[in-house]
Amino acid sequence: MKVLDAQFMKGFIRMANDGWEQGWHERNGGNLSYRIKKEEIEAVRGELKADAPWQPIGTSVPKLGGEYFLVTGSGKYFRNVILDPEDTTAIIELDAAGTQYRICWGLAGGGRPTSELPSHLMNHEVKMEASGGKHRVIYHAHPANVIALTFVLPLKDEVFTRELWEMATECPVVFPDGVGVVGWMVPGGRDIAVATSALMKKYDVAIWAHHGMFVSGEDFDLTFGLMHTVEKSAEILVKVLSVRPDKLQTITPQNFRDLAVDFKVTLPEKFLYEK
Ligand code: 2HA
Ligand code: ZN
Repeated sequence: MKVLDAQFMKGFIRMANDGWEQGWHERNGGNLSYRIKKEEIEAVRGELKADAPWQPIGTSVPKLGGEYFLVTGSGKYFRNVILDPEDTTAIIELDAAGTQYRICWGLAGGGRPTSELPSHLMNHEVKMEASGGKHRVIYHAHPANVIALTFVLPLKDEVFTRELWEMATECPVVFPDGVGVVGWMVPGGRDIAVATSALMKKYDVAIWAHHGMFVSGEDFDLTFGLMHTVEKSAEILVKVLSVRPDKLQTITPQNFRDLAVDFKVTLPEKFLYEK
């Protein structure tokens, strides 16, 4: 089968384009990666190269040794993924030690995998373990409302989680574990990857102050939906704070506890503090 005919490729392209249409990917902003299933990689094996040079990842992800990923390219625009996926994305293979990668397909006009490859792969490693292998998608975007909130809310997991939960009743059901926040750091390297993947042990969402958001999920629908839900909630919060900073009424800690019972989710009490 041709890579471009594979269902995982079609899902990846659709998600990248949906993110572009949401306005989350100015210029080359954001990146997306998918851990390809064994049977999916076997189905496209005939089109894969196995002679490209090995390159350093910039960190080590030993539990991902031998895995294949579909990733967006560094400097490529989400806007162009739907037009030319073969130039804007790549399939990469990791070596057995999980310290090097090589390009097996894509980046037709040259280039490298996403500049955030260390964060993507360290998040994949953590989430693969934490989810018993279910999580396969890591997504980084620059949604404006979440970024705006990192200038006006304390950069604390408890505050962001609680404020976002309060803005839409579905939120504690969609991200019951909450969200983590990383203070401003230089992007692209190992340090921010270590900080982000530490949060991903507990959460499916990590917010990068004054930069954007990382989310993790099982498939394209769940992962895109998670980004969308968090950003929608942030948009409501920006509107509320703009109209009147002191809410007249809201969803209370007891309301959240009642919701948790009916929707069969566990909501950590650390987010249900009295204000
Ligand atoms: O330009 O979003 O964080 C890609 C990015 C880097
Ligand atoms: Zn970014």
